[in-house]
Formats: sequence, structure tokens, C-alpha cells
Amino acid sequence: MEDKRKEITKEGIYEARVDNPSFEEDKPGQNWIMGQGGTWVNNIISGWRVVGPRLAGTFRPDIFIYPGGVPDGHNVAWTNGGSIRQVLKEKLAAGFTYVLEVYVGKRTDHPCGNYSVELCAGDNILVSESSLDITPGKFSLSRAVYTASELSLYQGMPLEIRLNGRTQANFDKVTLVIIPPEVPRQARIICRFFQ
Ligand SMILES: [Ca+2]
Repeated sequence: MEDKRKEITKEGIYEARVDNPSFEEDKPGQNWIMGQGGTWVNNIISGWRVVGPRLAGTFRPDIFIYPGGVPDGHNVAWTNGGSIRQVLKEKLAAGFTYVLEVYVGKRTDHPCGNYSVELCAGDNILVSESSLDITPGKFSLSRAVYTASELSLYQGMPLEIRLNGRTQANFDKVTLVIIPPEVPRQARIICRFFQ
């Protein structure tokens, strides 16, 4: 696939390419299971890998699980403990700021929604976000921000997004915005991205 960057501003802020960011590529069909709350498939999320031993996958929830719908499209990713991971083509670069945003949902029928959203370089966790108090039946936006220092030992290592959770944590609409070091702080504020 073409590794085309999505430019956001003329200052050079751009969105990294994330494959299957909204989890819409897999559609209900063979291997999908119809059951409580919707239809799902185990351990299949195109573009992502699931690191077990526990399960994760793609989920198309019924409307009563999320009465307001899901943030984007029809599908979300779900995990029951498996870590959902994607290594990007982007590599960690000194001075650059990385803004990882993911919608995290809590089902109406599963009160436990512990989760963490992580940005890694190689196998090293750069930043982890797990602080949202999510209303059952809704999604909230998780935002994790990391600026690579000139001294970072992880420079040049490929970035990886990791979505972790326990009982039925759901994720949707993953974006990673990258802000070059020369972009003035004022422009960053205008762009709604914070350090
Ligand atoms: Ca989606």
C-alpha cells in the first residue's frame, strides 16, 4: 500500500498512516459469531496483530450496547485481555511530538472497562494513557502525547500503537498526529494539540 502522509497544516503537521484505523476492513461473514451484544470475530483485525494469550478481535455492536452509535462506521476493536498492536512505518525522531488519539468505549452490559493506550518505539513504552472514566454505553477520547528528546535512546525505532484492556474494552478511530520540532507552539495550540 502507498505510504501517503495526510497533511493537516501548512506548518508540516501530519497524520501518520495507520492501517484499518476504524476497524471497518473486516465485515461480518465466515468465522464471525453472533451473540450477546452483536457480532464479532476472534483474533482477526486486519492490519493489527493480537498478542495473547487472551482474545481480542473485531466487533460490530448492537445499538443497545452503544445507544449513540460508535464514533466512526460500524465496527470497533474489542479485547478481553489480548493486546492489539500495529507497528507503523514512522520512526521515532528527536524533537518531534506525537499525539495518539483513540476512542475508548465501555459497553452498557459490561461494567469493567479497564484499558490502556500506549505509544511505543521498538518494545519501549513512550507514553501510556489509562485515566478516562467512561460512561457505560459511550466512548471517550483518549489522548496520549509524547515529545522525543534529543537524547532519546529510542530514536530511529519504529513506532507501535498498543491497545490493551481487560473485560470487553472497545476501541475506535485511531489517529496519530505528528508535529515537527520547528512548528511554533502557537501553531500547535491553534491545531488543538497540546504538549
Ligand atoms: Ca469504526
